[in-house]
Amino acid sequence: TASKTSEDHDYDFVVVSNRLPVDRVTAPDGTPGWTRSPGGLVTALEPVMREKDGAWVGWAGQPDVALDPFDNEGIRIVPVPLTVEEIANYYEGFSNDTLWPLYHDVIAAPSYHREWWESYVAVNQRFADATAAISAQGATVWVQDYQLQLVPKMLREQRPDLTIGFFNHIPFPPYGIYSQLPWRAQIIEGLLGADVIGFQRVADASNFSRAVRRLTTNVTRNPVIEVVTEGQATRRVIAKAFPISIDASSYEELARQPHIQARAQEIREGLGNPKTIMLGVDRLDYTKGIGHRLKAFGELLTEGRVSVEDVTLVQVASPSRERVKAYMDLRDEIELTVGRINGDFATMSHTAISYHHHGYPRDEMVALYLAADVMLVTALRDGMNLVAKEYCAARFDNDGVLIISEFAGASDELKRALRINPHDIDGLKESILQAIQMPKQERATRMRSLRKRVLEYDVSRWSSTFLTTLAQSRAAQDDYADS
Ligand code: GDG
Repeated sequence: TASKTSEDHDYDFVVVSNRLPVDRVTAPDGTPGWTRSPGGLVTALEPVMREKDGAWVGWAGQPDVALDPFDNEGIRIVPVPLTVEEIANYYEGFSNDTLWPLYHDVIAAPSYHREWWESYVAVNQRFADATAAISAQGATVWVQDYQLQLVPKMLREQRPDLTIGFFNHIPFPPYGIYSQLPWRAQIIEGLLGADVIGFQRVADASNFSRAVRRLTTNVTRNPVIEVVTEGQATRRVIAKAFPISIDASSYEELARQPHIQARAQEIREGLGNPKTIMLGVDRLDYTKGIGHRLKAFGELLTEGRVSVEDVTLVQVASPSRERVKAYMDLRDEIELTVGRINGDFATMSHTAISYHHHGYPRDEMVALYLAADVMLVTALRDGMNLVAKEYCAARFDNDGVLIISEFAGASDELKRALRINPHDIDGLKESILQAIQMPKQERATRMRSLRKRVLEYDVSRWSSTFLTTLAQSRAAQDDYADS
C-alpha cells in the first residue's frame, strides 16, 4: 500500500536460514560492523533476490542483540535474535548435539534433552513469525536446513497464501535410526508444511518418505505425498533430491590466476617438493572420517609402502563447534594421532602430515587444490561435500586424483573418482596407492569427466531447478484444489 515505507515493505522472495549471509562483528575497539560471508548459497540466490525483491531472515552470529533490518547490496537483511541460553540449547544442543549426530548415522551418540527441544520449538517459532511478518501476499519462502525443520508448518498455519520450500543440507537417516528421536512425529509434521522438500540424495528423499509412511496416515506416491489435514483440502507435497553444488566457474577463474598458480608452486616447495602431495580439507567434524584417513596413511608409512620423502599429507581442519564436547574430544584424538605419526616418521627435511587447525582465505584454498596431486574425501556420512566439487572445479589442468567416500552425497555424481569405503582401511590404502601411481593419461580422462559434471550442474542450476519445481508445485496445487 502507498503508506508503506521501506521499513515495513513486504518481500516476494524470502530465504530463511539459521545464519544470515552477513556476520555481525565487533572490532577490538568495540565498534560494531558487518562482514559478508560469501558462501555458495548467497552467490546462487543473489541474482534471484535482486530480481524479485528479496529478503533474508537469520541470526547474525552474536548473542543477545536485537538488530533492525537493513538493506545490504540489494538484499533486505532481517536479523532474528538469540539469547545465550538459546544458543546453548537450540543451536549447540538440539541442532548440533541431537540432530547432527542422529542424521549422520549416529557416528557420535546423540543427546536427547527436553529443554533443548523446547528451545528448538521456541526459536523455530520466532523465525516463522519474523518471516510471516515480512512476506508479501503469495510470496515464495525458502527455508534452509535442519535447524529450522518446524518452520514450514508454523509458517503455513499463519500464512496459507505462501509457497514454501525447504532444503535439507545434511542426510536424512534411515527410519531405524530416525525413530530414536523422541520428537520424530513433530519434525515430520513440521517439514510437511512445505510444498517442496529437497534433499541431497535420492536415498535421503526415500528415507524421509518412509518416515512419513511410518509416522503418519498420509499416502506417499514418490515423489508426491498427499497430506490430509482434518477439515482442509488434501495438499500435495513433493519430496525429492536436488543435489547442491558450487559456483564452479568462480573456482576455475581463481585457479587460472597466475598469482594463485605461483602460490601453489610455493606450497609444494615449502613442503620439500615431495613427489606426491595429498590433501584433506574439512571442518574438524567426526563425520568427515579424518581419523580413518590418518590411520590408512600411518599404516602405509609403517609398512614402508610410502615414505615421507615422497608423500606428504596436508590436512586443513577448520575449527568448528568448539563448545560441543564431542568436538573437543575429536580434536584431542586427531591431534594425538597427527603428533604420533609425525613423531615416528618425520625427517629433518620432510614432515608426514602438515596439519592446520585454522581456516584459510579462499585464494589459499584454491592454491592448495592446485598443489594437491591427490584429494582425500573420506567422510563416514556427508550430505554432499562441496570440497570434492571445488577440487574438480579448480583443476582446469585436468590433473589430480579425487578419492571420495561412497557415504558422501557427491559420490552419486562424481562417478569417475576413486570411490572408497572409509571403514575398509585396506581398501582405502589400496586406493591411495592407486592414486599415487596413476598414469597421467588416466588422471586426465577421469578429471575431464568429473569437471564436466561439476561445471554443468553448478549451484545456480541447483537453485533454479528447485525454485522451478516449487513454482510448478504451487500451480499444480491450485489446480488440484479447484478440481
Ligand atoms: C554442509 C553439509 C553439504 C572449509 N574450510 C575452509 C573453507 N571451507 C569451506 C569449503 C566448503 C565448505 O567450507 C564446506 O562445505 P562441505 O560441503 O564440504 O561441508 P559442511 O560444512 O559440513 O556443509 C555438506 C553442505 O552443507 C552444503 O549443502 O555439502 O554435506 O555437511 O566450501 O571450501 N573455506 C575457506 N577456508 C577454510 O579453511 N575459505
